[in-house]
Amino acid sequence: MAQQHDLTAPPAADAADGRTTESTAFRSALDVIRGVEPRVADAIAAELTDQREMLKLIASENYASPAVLLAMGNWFSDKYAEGTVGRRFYAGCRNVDTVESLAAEHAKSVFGAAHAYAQPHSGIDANLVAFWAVLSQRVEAPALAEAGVRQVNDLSEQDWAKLRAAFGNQRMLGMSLDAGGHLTHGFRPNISGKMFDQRSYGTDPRTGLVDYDALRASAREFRPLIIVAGYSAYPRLVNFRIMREIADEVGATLMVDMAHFAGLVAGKVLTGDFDPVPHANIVTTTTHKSLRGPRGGMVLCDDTLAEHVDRGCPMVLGGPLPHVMAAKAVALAEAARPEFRSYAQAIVDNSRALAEGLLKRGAKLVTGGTDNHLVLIDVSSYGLTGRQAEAALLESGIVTNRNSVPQDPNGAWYTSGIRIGTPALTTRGLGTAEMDEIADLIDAVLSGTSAAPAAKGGLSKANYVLADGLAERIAGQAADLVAGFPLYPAIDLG
Ligand code: DSN
Repeated sequence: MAQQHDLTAPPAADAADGRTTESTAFRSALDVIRGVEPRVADAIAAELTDQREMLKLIASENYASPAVLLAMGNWFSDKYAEGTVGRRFYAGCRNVDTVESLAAEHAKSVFGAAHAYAQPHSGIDANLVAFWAVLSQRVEAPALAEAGVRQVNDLSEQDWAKLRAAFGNQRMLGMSLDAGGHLTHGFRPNISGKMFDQRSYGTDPRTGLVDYDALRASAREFRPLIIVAGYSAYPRLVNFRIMREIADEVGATLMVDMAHFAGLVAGKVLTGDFDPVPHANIVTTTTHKSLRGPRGGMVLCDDTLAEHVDRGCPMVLGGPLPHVMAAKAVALAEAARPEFRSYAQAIVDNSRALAEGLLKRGAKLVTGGTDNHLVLIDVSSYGLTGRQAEAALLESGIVTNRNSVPQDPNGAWYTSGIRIGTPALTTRGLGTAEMDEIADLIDAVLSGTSAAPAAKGGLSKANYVLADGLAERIAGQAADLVAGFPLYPAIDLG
């Protein structure tokens, strides 16, 4: 039976009808779905066409392998399994136990973690589990010990009121959204900004880099319970050894959200001070970004936090998704393979090549370049907002997303930045030469776009004008470029 673990591998026909195993699997699945609701089958097939034709530069997206995709589409979806492995609130969970254990064991081995929890459904869920695990360890457990009881249900009404007040009075220090942090790191509209007394740290306005001295000074003054490191739009590396030193100095728990760069950690591109796992008390991640697994989340932690993390369900999560945990186990088995390391290194090589290509064409990049999987273009130098640039690029067949830049004058909706990332195109097999071509396409679109006049005078922040014929020309070039790197070459739905 053919096994396709490398998406760039050429298809191998292996059945009497000349079809690959992957083609047969996906065609059969669509036939079954088509028998019930053909429009869903058509939408699934159409999505494959779109993904194949897109020049996908969204830094948080990727292409999971056929094995990962297939592990999700089955009867594991039908099973309730609240609790943890071997301690469920439902009977009949032995097979769920198997896949959850496999996901956790692979995660521990790939990341060198003491404990892994594979149940979070998403990154925000993983972060909620982490926050409540730390609150459970640092606030609830001492309160229970002081009251001489085992669990919150045993607290007197008076002690329970004290504990609830204590939960709502904890401080968290996280990277600000416009410096590249994530909304779950204390942004006010998110629950994290409401459940904690929150303060942000940013980047040095001169360099765009994390200012550890300012962060240390802020931590000394603020004395947070939790310091959150990690980012979704910061194009450089974070020194987690220094972050841990600061956390230890002020008595904080260090939490790292590595959702964006988990693939670079798994692929041993980020090591030493830049590997969060040996330095952080608790690490959260999604599994679908650079890690290239199914859409979901995960928590890694040291032994002292394990029992608190394992209460994630039912503390803040609903029943786990066993079909997704099965796919996490498959993806992590793939991440343990030697070829995953070359994929991870190629992500960074491609990102650097893309940055260099843009810089040599005159683009302005936040921090002047990149050390990871993403590049943040400050499109104000093209006279555009992020929203205009995103729309003009999309019209030209290039899929990106707008993003704030540090101290962004256009706020989080219009923004002044475009975030681009290389994991997906790297999976597809594009290399540094293609990155230079892509830089050329992006620069051509941004240079050929201008802000449209606003209805009430001045310039619009949303509307734009593309030079005649530019979008069609670039879209054609982008389509030609990706056509040379077939996506899922072993899958033929025709
Ligand atoms: N939405 C993800 C991203 O694009 O970075 C993070 O949640």
